[in-house]
Amino acid sequence: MNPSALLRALRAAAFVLCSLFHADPVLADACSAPGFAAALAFHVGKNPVSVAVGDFDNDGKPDLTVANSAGVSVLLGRGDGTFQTAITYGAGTYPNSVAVGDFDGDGKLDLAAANNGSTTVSVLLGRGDGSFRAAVDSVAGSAPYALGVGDFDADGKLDLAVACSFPGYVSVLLGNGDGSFQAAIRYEAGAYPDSVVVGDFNGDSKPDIVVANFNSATVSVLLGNGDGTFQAAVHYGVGESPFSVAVGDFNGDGRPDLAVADSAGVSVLLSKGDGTFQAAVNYPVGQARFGRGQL
Ligand SMILES: [Ca+2]
Ligand SMILES: [Ca+2]
Ligand SMILES: [Ca+2]
Ligand SMILES: [Ca+2]
Repeated sequence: MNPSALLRALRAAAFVLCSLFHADPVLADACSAPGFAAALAFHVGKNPVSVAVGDFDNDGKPDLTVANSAGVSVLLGRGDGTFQTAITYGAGTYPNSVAVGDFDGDGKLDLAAANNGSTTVSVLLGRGDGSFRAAVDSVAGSAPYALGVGDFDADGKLDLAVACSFPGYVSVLLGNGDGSFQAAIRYEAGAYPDSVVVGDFNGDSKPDIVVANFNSATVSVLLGNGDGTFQAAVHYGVGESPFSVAVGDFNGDGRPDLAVADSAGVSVLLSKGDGTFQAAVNYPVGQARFGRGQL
């Protein structure tokens, strides 16, 4: 497993654990405590690298989908923290990130995967009973690594923002509303973008895109024009080797800020509310430090 894949796996495991614990108020503080209850393991394909949550069979119990080297695995939840045996669906080569959305507007959750070993994203339309149709692939660009979901042109049909990791750009694929997409439009980012979030960072109700760039120690902010196009990326320095970016309002001013996991810890960029951000402040976390080539 390459270092990036391992980091993805670690993040995925932590996310799953937090999701499970936070479903139980008795254990809600477990993720901030130094110890965990014994882990429950559920088999999926090899090299699991990304996980997302949705209720795929509409029974009110959250289910999991996991991207791995065999494709996209789906684990239906029993509602008690355990899951049924995974069913794995084929996707492109080495799907590295999976996201959930209703891409054909039928009210049933679908899956989208970024195929790092291909040039594509795969969409698997859900039947609403926990099963999925065969993947349909759309070209995104070079080495898709991560993806985010939003309606970038406000037509009610979900679109995708795909971090294409080599040499580094964001592909925007506008949805046709049936699980297919228009031809990808590319926007320059930093080097090796490996994480994507979608949010509204300038308060105009038009979704914007942020990517973390592993090889350039930056995040790139692309403000949306609301018609499916985006302004040129603005880059902000963070710690070395950023590999995950998340959104939250960390100072309670109602403006979404950014938190970036990198080799120095966590870099926090507070929003100015106009789509720009203050300089990153880095907070070291623990002693473990990861970076390309260190593992
Ligand atoms: Ca379910
Ligand atoms: Ca659907
Ligand atoms: Ca759309
Ligand atoms: Ca916006």
